[in-house]
Amino acid sequence: MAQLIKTNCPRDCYDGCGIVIETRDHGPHRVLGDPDHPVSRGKLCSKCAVAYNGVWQDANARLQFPLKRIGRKGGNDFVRISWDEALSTVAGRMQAAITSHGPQSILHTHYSGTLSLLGYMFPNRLFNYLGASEVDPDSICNAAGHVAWSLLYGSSIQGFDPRTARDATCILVWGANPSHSAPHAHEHWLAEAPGKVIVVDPLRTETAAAADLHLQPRPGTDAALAFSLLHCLKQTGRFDEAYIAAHTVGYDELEADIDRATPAWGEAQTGVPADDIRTAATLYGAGPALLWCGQGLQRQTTGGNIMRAIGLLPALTGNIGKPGAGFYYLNVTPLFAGVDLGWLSGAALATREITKVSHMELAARLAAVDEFKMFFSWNTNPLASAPDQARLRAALNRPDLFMVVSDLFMTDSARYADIVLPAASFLEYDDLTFSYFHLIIGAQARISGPLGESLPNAEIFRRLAHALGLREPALLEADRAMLDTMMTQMNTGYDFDELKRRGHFTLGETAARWYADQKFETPSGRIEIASEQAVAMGLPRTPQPWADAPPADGLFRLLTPASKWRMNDSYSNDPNIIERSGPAALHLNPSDAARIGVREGTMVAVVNDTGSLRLVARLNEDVLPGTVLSYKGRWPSLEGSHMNVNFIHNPQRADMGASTSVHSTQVSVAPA
Ligand SMILES: Nc1nc2c(c(=O)[nH]1)N[C@H]1C(S)=C(S)[C@@H](COP(=O)(O)OP(=O)(O)OC[C@H]3O[C@@H](n4cnc5c(=O)[nH]c(N)nc54)[C@H](O)[C@@H]3O)O[C@H]1N2
Ligand SMILES: Nc1nc2c(c(=O)[nH]1)N[C@H]1C(S)=C(S)[C@@H](COP(=O)(O)OP(=O)(O)OC[C@H]3O[C@@H](n4cnc5c(=O)[nH]c(N)nc54)[C@H](O)[C@@H]3O)O[C@H]1N2
Ligand SMILES: [Mo]
Repeated sequence: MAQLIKTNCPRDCYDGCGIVIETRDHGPHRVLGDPDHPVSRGKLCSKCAVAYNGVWQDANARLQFPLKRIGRKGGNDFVRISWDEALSTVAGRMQAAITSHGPQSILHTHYSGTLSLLGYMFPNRLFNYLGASEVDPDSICNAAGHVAWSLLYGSSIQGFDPRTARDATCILVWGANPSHSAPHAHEHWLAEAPGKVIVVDPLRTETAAAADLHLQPRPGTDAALAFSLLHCLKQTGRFDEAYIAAHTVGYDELEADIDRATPAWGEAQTGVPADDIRTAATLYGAGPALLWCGQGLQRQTTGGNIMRAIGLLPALTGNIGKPGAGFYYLNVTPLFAGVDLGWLSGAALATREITKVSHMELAARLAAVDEFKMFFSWNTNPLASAPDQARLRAALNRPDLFMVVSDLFMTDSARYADIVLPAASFLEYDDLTFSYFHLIIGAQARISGPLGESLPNAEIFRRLAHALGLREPALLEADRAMLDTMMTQMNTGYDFDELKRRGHFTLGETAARWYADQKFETPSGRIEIASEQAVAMGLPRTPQPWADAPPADGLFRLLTPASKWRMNDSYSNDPNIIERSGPAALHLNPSDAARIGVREGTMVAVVNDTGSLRLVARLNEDVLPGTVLSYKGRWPSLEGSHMNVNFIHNPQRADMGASTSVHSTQVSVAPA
């Protein structure tokens, strides 16, 4: 008899859906949307529906046993070994590296394979305890924005509560594409919001097409656009003088910049028609208004400045701390629920200052023979997701670099590993999940045991600590004990088993009204328009009205954002997804295509100083002229070229957070 069990999706996604599993004694379980969950409302997004019912339960595709590489690095020759052999080998290599070169010669990288709390955080305890070096995860995603909004507001991880949309007359979605990256927020939350929706994106995304107003700036010109909007807001009396005086510092220092940023100037800088700038200011200025800044937005060489400039909109119009008003980048919901994330990841276990390495310098640092002796990659697939791929591959070929990978699948990164440790999927162990948009915490329920000999992340690292002879209790703590502690920290009044029955809970009965007290965790306690901290970091005191110049003749700006069919680089090995998403493509505006002699379906060479790639041309009116688009997330090993778009992704840093500037990449395009 099929049973129905509630669980929740732990992917790195704004939505954080509720799931119902129809269990099967034989063959794959059916994975469906939870009808009682406010986000999923009975339906999963297309990619998860396909992959969870496909490759994620496919015993032939999943890694079932620990493996030892017997062929060349990057090949596919591995033999099955026991967990004992795998862990004693890894532990022996770790000890040897520590003895000969110190714990900092072990470099680990991890990110967003699963965001479930134990799976995502617990393994860090061991690396912290050892004093191993860490690749800064956010440097591949959103670090510039975090630094920028920390300077401005004192926090980037507490935004508006989406429930307050019912009180907003306007929602400004800037550089996020919910139609791909938050499909349920696109379909329900935005569609049902009573206010006008404005989208700012160089692409006419589905969300942009459905909006009341779409502003289509050239990439990297958003700070200028923000200043021009501010100019209009000031001119039409929409600045909140009393709010500015009481809760901000440094306004005087950029007033002249705002006065200069007329709509005509804004149009010249950004390509957005002056009238549209005026209309957007009128809609936003009516207030109360919400501002959602996407993570794609700040992946620019000046991405930090862009976030700081856009962040001025709520600050100068007083759109903070009242219903229907606010700003949002990320909500670290478990923190608000009371979970001690420092305890969970063992921050205090660190015996030395942890060396942090940006993804932007990963390939170069790994290539140096004297710094790192071991590279441990878990919950991430850098050979698909990181920049400068040719160099990264070459670095991972270093004969003296011992590599360990833990994943569900034989990814490109796993192919370079000396030892591969098979991880269990979210259907196979208990944990807690969350949405980083909605204030919802979910229970991840074990539906059936781990496939083959795979193990949950936490169990892998407990066993590794044991193999290292470590007896520190924090490294050996059982999942259930940690789940119980987190339930107590969250003060729900019931235990984890009860949460599993309920499926999820939402923080508070009504929309949280954050910043109602207008207190900000900046040095001054106010919103810091002018920032001494910024100066100390070598940055301008105030946000600047900058705009990137259009690419030089013959060059295009390449955007590589979230695809509808892939979850970062996950799901790329699902046969159905491969079929539905078609071959790797370069989308370009028909006017550009005609100019360079490219037709629909022809192969094009996409080239820059970092590398070159062949892609199938797709003519697409939704792409701004001068800009080309190719979605992220393919596995190089599954492409005929053995490359994905990150082979032409320059590791140039953004202005803040040593973070990615992937959307600043420039390329030339020509028929191949
Ligand atoms: N060109 C370009 N590149 C980009 C981006 C871009 O916009 N453009 N975006 C960047 C961004 S925002 C991010 S966050 C990164 C993400 O990059 P990654 O972290 O590499 O991507 P994911 O697909 O989230 O996860 C990687 C792996 O985790 C594995 N995994 C899933 N669950 C588990 C588990 O429970 N245990 C273990 N051990 N493994 C598991 C999956 O099978 C998958 O292979 O990519 C970045 N790369
Ligand atoms: N389906 C799916 N969902 C995902 C992911 C996925 O890979 N697939 N990845 C997850 C992860 S790790 C993350 S970080 C989030 C990211 O999700 P989002 O925050 O939505 O970010 P992106 O999809 O990277 O980019 C969003 C938009 O930014 C636009 N953009 C690029 N450059 C500029 C610019 O200069 N100005 C402006 N205004 N816009 C610009 C792009 O055209 C794109 O439409 O999504 C998560 N959800
Ligand atoms: Mo991300």
